[in-house]
Amino acid sequence: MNLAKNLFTPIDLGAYRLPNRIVMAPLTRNRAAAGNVPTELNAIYYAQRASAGLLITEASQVAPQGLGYPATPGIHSPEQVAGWKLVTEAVHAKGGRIFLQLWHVGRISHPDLQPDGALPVAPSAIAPQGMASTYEGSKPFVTPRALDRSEIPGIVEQYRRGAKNALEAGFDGVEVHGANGYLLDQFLRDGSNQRTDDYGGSIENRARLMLEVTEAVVGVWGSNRVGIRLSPSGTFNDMRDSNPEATFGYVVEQLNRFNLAYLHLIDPSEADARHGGKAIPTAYFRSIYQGNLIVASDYDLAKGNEAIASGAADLVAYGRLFIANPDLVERFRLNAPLNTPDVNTFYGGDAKGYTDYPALSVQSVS
Ligand code: 8OZ
Repeated sequence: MNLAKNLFTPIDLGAYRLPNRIVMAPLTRNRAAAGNVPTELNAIYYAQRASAGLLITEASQVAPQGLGYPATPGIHSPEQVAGWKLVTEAVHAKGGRIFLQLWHVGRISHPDLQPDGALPVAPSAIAPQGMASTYEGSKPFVTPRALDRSEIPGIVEQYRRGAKNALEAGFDGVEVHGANGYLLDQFLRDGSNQRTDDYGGSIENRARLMLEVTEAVVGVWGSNRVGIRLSPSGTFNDMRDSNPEATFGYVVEQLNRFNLAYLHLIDPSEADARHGGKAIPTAYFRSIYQGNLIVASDYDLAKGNEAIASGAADLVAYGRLFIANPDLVERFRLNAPLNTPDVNTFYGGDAKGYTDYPALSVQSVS
């Protein structure tokens, strides 16, 4: 008897029994309508990919202040909730399960994208290196405004409201976006957080907002329908930390107390190493975290199966491969050839490069 697990071994993930361990990674595609409202086209895109064990939506801002790119969807207005209902209904009609990713970009924004042209907010007034994406193209990041201590409960409230809206929109759960240099990650790491109050300084203080947000979201959804994504080795959006093993080791250890559906980690990458990041092997966190682990970062079929079989991870998230292959699960099952993703249509545009990647035809599966 072969007891080895692979991507096709069903798994209990929090409240759900998933038929496979192939997760669609959260992917920013910048195709929401005016008002940052999801559309029927978005519903088609997600429904095409519903055979994934779990779909995680593109990052979706919990408040207007959390917006950092053109045409990303929000989860703060009634119109957005109505738009997301199109998505959840289409995915459920195909038998899929979909979690919404809750997002606030913090300093990775620009006055052009902010209510009343205000400065973006952040833990500290430290500008990231690089360029913001605005409706008029790229513009240098500005120095953000440090949030006043009195505003922080309001940030937690924005996430709570986003979580409630996601429930109303018919999602199966939510993922807290704690990765990639956005607000919660900005609070966590000392390269972007130099606060002197109880949200800065010690690791416990820097982790406080992320853990309070997680608690608030769990209060809405229950722990078995909530996940969180972290990028411990990530340098994207000009991120750094003086002791990432200690910082992320603490957070991951604290997350054990919530008994979440999963922890979702982005593995260290060569790009991060080039940017001076310290690569922390995902195995380090595997030994700290007691629940289900999703890993992500350029896996293919063989590497994904290997990660599951070796016990390095419980599920594997695929990004680019899911962009180009709506039927990725079926292609993996058949070991069939894969379509190549077109980077020119990743961010923004219409159906081209979004819903027009072909599924396998019956003939080509001979
Ligand atoms: C690529 C472009 C814009 C946003 C992330 C939400 O990195 C993103 C993102 C990725 O998590």
